[in-house]
Amino acid sequence: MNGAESLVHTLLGSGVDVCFANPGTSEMHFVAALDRIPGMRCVLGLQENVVTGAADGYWRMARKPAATLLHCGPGLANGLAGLHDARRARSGIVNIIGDQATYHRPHDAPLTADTEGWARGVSAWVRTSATAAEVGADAAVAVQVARTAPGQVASLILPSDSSWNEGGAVAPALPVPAVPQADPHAVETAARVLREKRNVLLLLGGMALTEGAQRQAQRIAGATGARLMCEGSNPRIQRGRGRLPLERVPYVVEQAVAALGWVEHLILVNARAPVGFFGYPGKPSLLYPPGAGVHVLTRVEQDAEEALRALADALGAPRQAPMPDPGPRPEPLRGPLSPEGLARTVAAVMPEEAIVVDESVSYGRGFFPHTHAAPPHDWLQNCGGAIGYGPPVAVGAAIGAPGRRVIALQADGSAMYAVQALWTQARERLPVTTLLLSNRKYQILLGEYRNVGANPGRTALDMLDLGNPDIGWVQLANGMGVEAAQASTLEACADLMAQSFARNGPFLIELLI
Ligand SMILES: Cc1ncc(C[n+]2csc(CCOP(=O)(O)OP(=O)(O)O)c2C)c(N)n1
Repeated sequence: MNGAESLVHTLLGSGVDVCFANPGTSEMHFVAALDRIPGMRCVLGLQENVVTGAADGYWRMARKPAATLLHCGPGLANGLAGLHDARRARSGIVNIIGDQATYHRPHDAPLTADTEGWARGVSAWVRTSATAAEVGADAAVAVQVARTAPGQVASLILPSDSSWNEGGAVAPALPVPAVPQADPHAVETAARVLREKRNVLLLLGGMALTEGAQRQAQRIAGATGARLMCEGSNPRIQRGRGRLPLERVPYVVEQAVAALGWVEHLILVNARAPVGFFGYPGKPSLLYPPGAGVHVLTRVEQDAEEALRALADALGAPRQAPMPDPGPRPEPLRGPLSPEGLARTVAAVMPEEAIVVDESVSYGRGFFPHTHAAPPHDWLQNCGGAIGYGPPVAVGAAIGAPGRRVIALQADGSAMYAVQALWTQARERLPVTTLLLSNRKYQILLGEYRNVGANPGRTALDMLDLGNPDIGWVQLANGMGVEAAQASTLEACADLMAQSFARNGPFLIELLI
């Protein structure tokens, strides 16, 4: 058995059975092993951010890691933005990065690069397997690291001779470390704050946004009057009927400061104390009042649902608290496109258990209040701010949760960073409906430009404009095998969405907003 074969067997034995891939010469023995050994679903991405972003989306829905296959340092470097976003979303991923043969590296051939160095910035764990005999054991550790709460990026670098040499040994799956429980003192402190103090906010993030954790948080809110919110960007929120109508910390600094101005005590549940995306001249970095008490109930890797249950019990809260009634489901609307109208239309037509991949950027800032009364669904956000996360995460989410419709709310500028993901959606026949928000500009940056105190002139406006030439989204999608149509009214959008849900594959609706 060669090193590559031991790698495939070890990954499969450790429960990794999806590989998002963009291979090159140094990975050919791994490719050959995947060819010989059945069991791995291999999904080709035509740029590495498609590969890494798909692995991110897969983890968020499947809650287990996929492998990526990346070609040498430059292939990894192409996928770094996706890995950055995945790290911020705390997704577990096993990167397999091919590299020069160990004896060839000193010759400094063209693709030789600081592969380990590039991997380190986005990875919790980096290792180069120096011999074929080590590959299996290293792969088992990589999977263990990826599965360690809350989910981590592990990068295994595979010199091509470690792949092709005989002497590979399959390693058994390593145990997944138990999710750490909250410190009992943290539970006691939070209970004391909730009993004795006023104006308390429980800020929920990460795994505190599952339906089960929300039920426990609602017990606490019901018993104490504390308010509940979620972070500004969240990897996955279970939303819709039967879940909490959570509002997120606003993106705009002034709005966030106003929304949190009342807070005297902040209790963090798998969340971080909110800070602005950026610093701006004369504006605060912290979005909550600087004098507020900050208390950590659970760190990001700790068990949020159990901690919330223990806290609710400590407060003597009733076992069940009714979830708030979000009111009637919105009706489909007619007329011109607007952010509120689009949000209500999506809520009106989405199927049960849809997965919303939200990269709506400026247009979608107000989508939340209008979608609370939708059927139960999951909502995925960009947690790292590197745009172009949407189309790849939609690929991974669809593969990670088979049978569920993905609705991608996708701003046009961001889509262009990873547009190749549409081709993978077509090739894999993934049920992804993309609502392409075609405003033909970098709208958010026009606001940011004013935020730093400047008025855009011709040069600045040209750098924020996507027209001239306009991007032909229908042709672009068709050219990659994705059916597509334009809509400029809410009723046309609703009709096309309904049609797309009946199809066995992707569909793109260009919305002329
Ligand atoms: C990788 C990366 N490159 C550049 C940026 C800077 N950036 C932030 S938003 C944005 C434009 C977004 O435009 P679009 O997706 O069309 O959304 P809109 O602003 O029009 O709502 C850019 C270029 C970024 N965040 N990440």
